[in-house]
Amino acid sequence: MSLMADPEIVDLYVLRRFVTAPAAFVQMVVTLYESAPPRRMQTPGGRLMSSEMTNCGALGWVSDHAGYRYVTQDPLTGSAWPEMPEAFRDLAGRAALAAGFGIFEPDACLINCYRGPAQMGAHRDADERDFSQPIVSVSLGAPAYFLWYGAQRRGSPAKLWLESGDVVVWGRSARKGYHAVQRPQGEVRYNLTLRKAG
Ligand SMILES: O=C(O)CCC(=O)C(=O)O
Ligand SMILES: [Mn+2]
Repeated sequence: MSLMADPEIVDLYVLRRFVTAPAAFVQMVVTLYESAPPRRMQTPGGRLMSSEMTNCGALGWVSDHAGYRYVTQDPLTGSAWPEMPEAFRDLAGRAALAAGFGIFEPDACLINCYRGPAQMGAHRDADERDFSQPIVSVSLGAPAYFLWYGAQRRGSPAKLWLESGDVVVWGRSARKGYHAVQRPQGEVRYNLTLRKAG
């Protein structure tokens, strides 16, 4: 179940079909959208991101002219982010354990939605306090290629084909690795990125 994505890539694991009922997870995302609607955020440089994002959990990741950061309230509604469903926390904890990262208790879940040409450029997850904690990334819906660059944002990345229910976990030497996501091969792809942010 726990597989090294590629013998060349250390500390990144792909758990194929780790989510046994991905449709139920999509339904939970759609329900969360009622209290925290998906929206396109602006980069600090003023560019509109192509994926739609929202959050659940104590902390939510946002981007705007002031930069990237975690906040306790949804700037769109002024309310706290919706509570993280137990099923999300439980899945993330089990995935981190299965990948050999020990006990993982996420306090933030970024929910990405990619429709049509939406994609995500190369970046690394670097706004969290404690880089000893892994990242757990859950793919739902349409498949897509996930690109792994590693320590440098250049050269030709490893291409991982991710399908609904696949979970990628990275940490330790890979924690600050650069990665990107190509447009979905289908109508809509969701991604849950679970992190210990605070
Ligand atoms: O959609 C994905 O598979 C990854 C999303 C991601 O890298 C992020 O939200 O930081
Ligand atoms: Mn990322």
